[in-house]
Amino acid sequence: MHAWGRRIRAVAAAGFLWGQATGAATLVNPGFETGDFTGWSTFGQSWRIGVGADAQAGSYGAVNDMLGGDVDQFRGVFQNIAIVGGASYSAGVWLRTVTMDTTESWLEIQWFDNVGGFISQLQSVHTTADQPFTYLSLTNMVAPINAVTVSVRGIVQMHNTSGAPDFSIFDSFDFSGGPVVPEPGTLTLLGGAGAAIAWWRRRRFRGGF
Ligand SMILES: [Ca+2]
Repeated sequence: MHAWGRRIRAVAAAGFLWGQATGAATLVNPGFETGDFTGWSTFGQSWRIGVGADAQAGSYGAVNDMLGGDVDQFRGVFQNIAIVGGASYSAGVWLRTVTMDTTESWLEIQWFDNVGGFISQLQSVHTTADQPFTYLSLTNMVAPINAVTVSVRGIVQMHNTSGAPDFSIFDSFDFSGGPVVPEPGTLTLLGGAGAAIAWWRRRRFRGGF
C-alpha cells in the first residue's frame, strides 16, 4: 500500500474512534452500588441510600423520605453527562413508592447548552400511588441541537405533609444513545477522507496499485 493510502486509513480509523467516543454517554454508579451517591448530586431534603427492599438490583437504591414537618417541596437526585446535540437518546429508571399520599415522583431529563443554560425538559409519567419497582422511561429523545449536557434526574414533589411519610425509591438508572457511529468507508464526519477512500478503493479494484 502506498504511504498516503496508509495515512488515509489512519485518518479513517481516527474518525471511527472519535465517533465511538462522542457516542458514549454513560452514567456513573447508575445503581448506587458504591453504597453512596458517588457520581450523583441531590437537592432537597431527606435523601439516603437504602438496602434490602430498596434495591431493584444489587444491594442499594436511592431513597427519598417525605416526612412530617418537611419543608422542601421538590427533591431530586441527578447526574449530568455530556451528550451531542441532535443525537437520539433514551433514559430509564426503576421507581418503587411506599405509603404515597401527598407526593408524586418521576423520571426527568433536562438539556443544557454550553454555558449551562437550561434549554428544555421531558418527564415520564408521574407516580402518585404505591407501586413495586416499576420501570419508567423516556425513549427516542432527540437532544436539542445546541445541547451539550443532559441531566438525568429522579424527582420527588411533596404537595403537603399531611399524609407523611411517603417514600420514593429510585434504582438502576440508564441513559444511552448518541451519534450513529460512521462505518469506515462511508464517513460523513470526514467527508473528504471518505471520498478519498472511495477513490482509493476504486483504484484498488481496478488493480491500480
Ligand atoms: Ca442498586
